[in-house]
Amino acid sequence: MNFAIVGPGAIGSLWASSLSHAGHNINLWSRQTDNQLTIQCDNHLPLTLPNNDHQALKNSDVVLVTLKAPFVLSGLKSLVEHIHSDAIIVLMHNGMGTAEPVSSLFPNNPLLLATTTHGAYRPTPQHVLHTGKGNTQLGATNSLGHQCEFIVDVLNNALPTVEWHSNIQQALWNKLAINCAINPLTAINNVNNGTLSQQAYQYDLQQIINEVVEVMHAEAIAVEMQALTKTIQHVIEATAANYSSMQQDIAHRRTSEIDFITGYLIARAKHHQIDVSFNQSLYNSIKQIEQSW
Ligand code: KPL
Repeated sequence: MNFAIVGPGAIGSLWASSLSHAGHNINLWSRQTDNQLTIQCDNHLPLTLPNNDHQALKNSDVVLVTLKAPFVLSGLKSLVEHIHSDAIIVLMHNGMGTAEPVSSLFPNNPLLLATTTHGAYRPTPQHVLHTGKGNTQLGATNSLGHQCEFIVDVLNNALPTVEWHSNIQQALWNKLAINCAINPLTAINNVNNGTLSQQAYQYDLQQIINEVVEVMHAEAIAVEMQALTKTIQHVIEATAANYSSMQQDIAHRRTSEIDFITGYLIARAKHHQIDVSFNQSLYNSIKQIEQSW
């Protein structure tokens, strides 16, 4: 199949490499102006792939968007006329809130949402390291998307494991809850994920989780407080040495995903008239840091 990877950062490059090694044609769409880019994943042979090629994009059967949430809408707006209306669009990023505007932008395309736990790190623009094997959950967000379950086999063959979710909102909310708990706290305190297992952070974590659970229930998402607390503790331990994406963004003075993580939670809480003042204060702190630059 013909795949376009829009935003070939660490995760996008991992998918580009995996799909190419599985025999698919890959074209990239990135901020870089070169018409070809090289990607080498782990010790595989380096791949040279077309970049910003309008014709290749137009011929793409699948457009895998691995841009960070704040850049998805602006990135795709500039590509509207170059993406075929039959192309399956897959959004894969941390956070929520891009599906509706993207759906309005591409009303005739099948639209899928994905969340992944693969670890990838790009030490240089050409190199990507697959630092942690994970899984990817995929599901539809419009009726055309519901006809695209077959894509799971294609993706699973390239970078297992990939599972189809008939209710992808559940999987996205589970990931959002983890990100609401870990990302702002690690960014504000400038610590790695493992530091959050210290006693000093337990009160804050519980406040975040209490509010998240209330909003998830209002959204009709199945969640149990104790199970979620356990999952978050497990992720903190399993990724103890890692710095969260938000900690890294804030440390490098890059736009963070706060509007699509805690910001999305706050927007849904407002809709249901739920008080999420603890998460609101974390949101304000991150915004304050960003505005101080
Ligand atoms: O997804 C993550 C992130 O950093 O954005 C977690 C799960 C918190 C791992 O670091």
